[in-house]
Amino acid sequence: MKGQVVKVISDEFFVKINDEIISCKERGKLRNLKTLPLVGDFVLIDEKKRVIEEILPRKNMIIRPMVANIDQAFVITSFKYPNFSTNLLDKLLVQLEINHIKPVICLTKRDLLTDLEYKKYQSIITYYEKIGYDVVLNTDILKIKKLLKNKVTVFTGQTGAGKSTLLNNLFPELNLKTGEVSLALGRGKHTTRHIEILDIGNIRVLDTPGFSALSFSNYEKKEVRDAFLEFKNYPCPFKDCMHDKETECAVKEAVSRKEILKSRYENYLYLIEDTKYSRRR
Ligand SMILES: Nc1nc2c(ncn2[C@@H]2O[C@H](COP(=O)(O)OP(=O)(O)OP(=O)(O)O)[C@@H](O)[C@H]2O)c(=O)[nH]1
Ligand SMILES: [Mg+2]
Ligand SMILES: [Zn+2]
Repeated sequence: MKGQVVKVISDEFFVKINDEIISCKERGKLRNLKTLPLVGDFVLIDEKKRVIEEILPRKNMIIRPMVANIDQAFVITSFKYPNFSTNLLDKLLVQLEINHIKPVICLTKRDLLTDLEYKKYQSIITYYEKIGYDVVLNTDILKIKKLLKNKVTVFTGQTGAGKSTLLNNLFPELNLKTGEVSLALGRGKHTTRHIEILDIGNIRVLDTPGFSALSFSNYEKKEVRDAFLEFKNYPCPFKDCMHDKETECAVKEAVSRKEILKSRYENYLYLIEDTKYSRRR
């Protein structure tokens, strides 16, 4: 029987078949496989033995959070508690771009900013919109519902950013547990403990446990470069320019003209220098 993994708790896999959820222990043949089933995976199961027999080919997967077969990701980013960081935002966007998953930037806790403080973020928000991203506030409920319609959407972001709170505001029937933010640490307390696919009519969302620090697997430097979408608007004299040490570089010129956001470029340099990213061919 074919089904989809909708939740994993330690070694128990919850597989949805039609409208029924069957709990499976992944054993059997899969034991010898390196890949474990992920939430979102389509699998073949032996209903009697309650064992997953096969993972069907994935459309895509990401590692933070570990999920498969998704259409888009809401990158939940708070202005405060935890504090806004373009570095983290760009890291998440890069990961999603590399895996061909459409990001939507969703900003939370606008109410904790004064109008003056919010104004300072306006140019950053406009910039991300200009380079092609949808940017929404977590209070834009109708807009968000429209974006979620007929899609499988993973909610990702730091612990305490407000993923579960937003899901509850969108769909009160979910009644998800939400947590305090530790004022001392300025971050959340890892309230959501497991990844789960939640179905609300034609909308499928995945609530996930937030992270406090973010590391990635290896990416090629060129993959990272190409994930900075706006760089493509600036053709450089060197066809394969890394926009780094090269003397003539249209991207660097655009940064100095303030056409490319300085933080984007700095985060880019940071990411390609990061050893985790610098796997060489
Ligand atoms: N002021 C304010 N507080 C918010 C907002 N959104 C969420 N919060 C608060 O932030 C805290 C953390 O929210 P959660 O929804 O639990 O955060 P989470 O992203 O699900 O966190 P994890 O499950 O740990 O990953 C809660 O106390 C929420 O009430 C917002 O827009 N404004
Ligand atoms: Mg949560
Ligand atoms: Zn260049």
